[in-house]
Amino acid sequence: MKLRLILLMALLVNWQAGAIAQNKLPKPTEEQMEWQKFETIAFIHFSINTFTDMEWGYGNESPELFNPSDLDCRQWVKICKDAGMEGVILTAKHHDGFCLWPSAYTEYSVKNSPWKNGQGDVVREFADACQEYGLKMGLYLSPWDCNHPDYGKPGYNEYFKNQLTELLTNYGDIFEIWFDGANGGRGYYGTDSLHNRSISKDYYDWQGFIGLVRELQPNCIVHGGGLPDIRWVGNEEGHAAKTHWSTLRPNDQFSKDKSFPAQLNEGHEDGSRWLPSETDVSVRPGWYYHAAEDHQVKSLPRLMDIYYESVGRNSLLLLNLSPDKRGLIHPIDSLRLLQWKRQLDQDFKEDLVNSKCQFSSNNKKKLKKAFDNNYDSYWQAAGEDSYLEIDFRKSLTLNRLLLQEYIPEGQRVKAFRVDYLEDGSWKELARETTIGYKRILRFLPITTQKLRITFEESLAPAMITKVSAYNAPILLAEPTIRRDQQGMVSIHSPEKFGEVFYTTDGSAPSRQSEPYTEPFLNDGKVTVKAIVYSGDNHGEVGEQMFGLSKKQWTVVGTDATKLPLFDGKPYTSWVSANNVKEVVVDFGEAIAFSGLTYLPDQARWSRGIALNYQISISEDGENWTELASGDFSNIRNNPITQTIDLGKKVTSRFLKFATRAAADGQRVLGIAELDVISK
Ligand code: FUL
Repeated sequence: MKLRLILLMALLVNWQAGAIAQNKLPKPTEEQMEWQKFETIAFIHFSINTFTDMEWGYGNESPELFNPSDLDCRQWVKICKDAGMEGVILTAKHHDGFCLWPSAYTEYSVKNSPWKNGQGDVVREFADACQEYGLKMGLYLSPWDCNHPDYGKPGYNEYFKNQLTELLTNYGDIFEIWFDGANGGRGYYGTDSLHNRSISKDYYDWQGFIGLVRELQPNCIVHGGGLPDIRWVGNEEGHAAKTHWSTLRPNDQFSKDKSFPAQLNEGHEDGSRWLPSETDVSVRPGWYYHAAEDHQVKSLPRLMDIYYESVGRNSLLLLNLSPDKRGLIHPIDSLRLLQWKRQLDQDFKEDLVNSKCQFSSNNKKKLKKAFDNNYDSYWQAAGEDSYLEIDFRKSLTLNRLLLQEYIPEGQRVKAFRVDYLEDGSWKELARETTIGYKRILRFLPITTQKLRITFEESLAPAMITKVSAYNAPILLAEPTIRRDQQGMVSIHSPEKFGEVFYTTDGSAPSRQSEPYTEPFLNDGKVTVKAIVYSGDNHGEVGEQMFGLSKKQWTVVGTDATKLPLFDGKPYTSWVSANNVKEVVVDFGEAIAFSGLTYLPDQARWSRGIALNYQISISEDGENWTELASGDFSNIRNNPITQTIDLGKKVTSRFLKFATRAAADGQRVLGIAELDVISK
């Protein structure tokens, strides 16, 4: 009797602790929940930068430059719709301050452009297109404004609120408003000189801005500005961490901690606020259209990775498109996006977890609800190591597993395991951490009749609303081609089962081309193209142009001959000594060139990304002539290859590349790759 009483009490205490834990779990609001279910939405970056070929304008670019010849917002929105997006967010005003709508509060807008004789309104046309295609409409409004004379002074907050009011009242329902956190500093600010304007931490009237949004568009999700509704994923590369909590600890939100982006990338298991992440990434290297990047539109495999590493990791994907100077999305981008949608449809074509399967569990209560394709009905785990087992009733092959938690009751699962039956015994397939709204696992194909998912650890009993499995077609990615300082060319294919063929004469590679087996020497100017085949299927062509031989190149002051800045590897970097912030290259002989390319360290948490540059040349390494200097825009968030055009051909033996400032105040210059343009 006594024992029973103790047991009962223990159960009660346990039950109560569970109930308390559940009550304490942060939960999404209805708006956050609706937003999360969009899964993929689009970004459109289009503005004066499109016409100046810049990423960040300085606020003095003439409105006369804004003159798209064929602007058609319907084309943008239709492409987004066809690609399965639920909403689209347009940059109504970027950091340069130029407004895509005829704001009554500034002259710096479409109303002073030649487009439609100043009578046009891009935001209106965009709103109409969203309405026509049934997509949600979102707007981006940059708080940083390099054009406005009051920026950095007291009057600006009022100006910003006036603009916000215009956008929130004149264009219908807005599902998301995007306040960018970037405050780069340099601009004209209504003056004749390019100068820095910094703001204090509490400069913006966030409370006022967000109050306006709540008042004028109560269902609108706010990005940025003190993280009211959602959070940035911590990078612009398109990936959330595998362990990914939709919760965050408020005290850390404005932390200056260097690991802050990494924390945003994972979230906090013990976070007390529901702040789901949004993964913003561009289909191109930059956010705006640059003709020079037409060949760098992300490949289909890369876009697939982005989907799996955002939506498939409990984040929402915000994928950017960049209309060109005509005001249209370039065919390369639209085709790629539609290819991506087709591939996604293929990957998730047939759910192998269906009515033909038999389900079992240690908790049979409401078991079917994990498999009924209704998000609002769920199965609940009972105790630790609760499991769901699927018997396909015949042996079949699969390479994807999709799981969903019922998050209106909070994110719960901390650790889970997946096993499958092979030759009569259970084998471990995966050991993972969080699930959240959606988690998709990719693995090499397995053939099995039974699958078991065990929920090993949870903050409160796991609530599972969906389990699906698929056999996605193998996607043949294009190979990556690299050349080291000695001129050895290597070709890497991510596809384990494929055969690689290549050419070096500029022709398209095929099965008849040279098969690639090992690195080969080609030290001259050459274009290498490669393709991977699996049976009759093949992937896209990978292509790389190589310039002058770098065999003789050295960095003055070092005697190394294999230097990371010439090794062709974007993830290995050369870093200057502390406080030096420059590199002097000796080409070994005088060479002719008309520009150079600088690739900053591509590692996620990199060192010494140069924010600006000074380029000098010398015949003897002692007497220097400065050729060029300037800023690299948006390099901190988007550290892609930077091209410096010298505007003329020069000949020299020594080159000095220096920076005055590196990202995060580091006192070094870091270089993943440095090359000259020798055409
Ligand atoms: C960044 C901005 O600085 C970029 O230009 C772009 O708008 C991106 C979405 O956010 O922080």
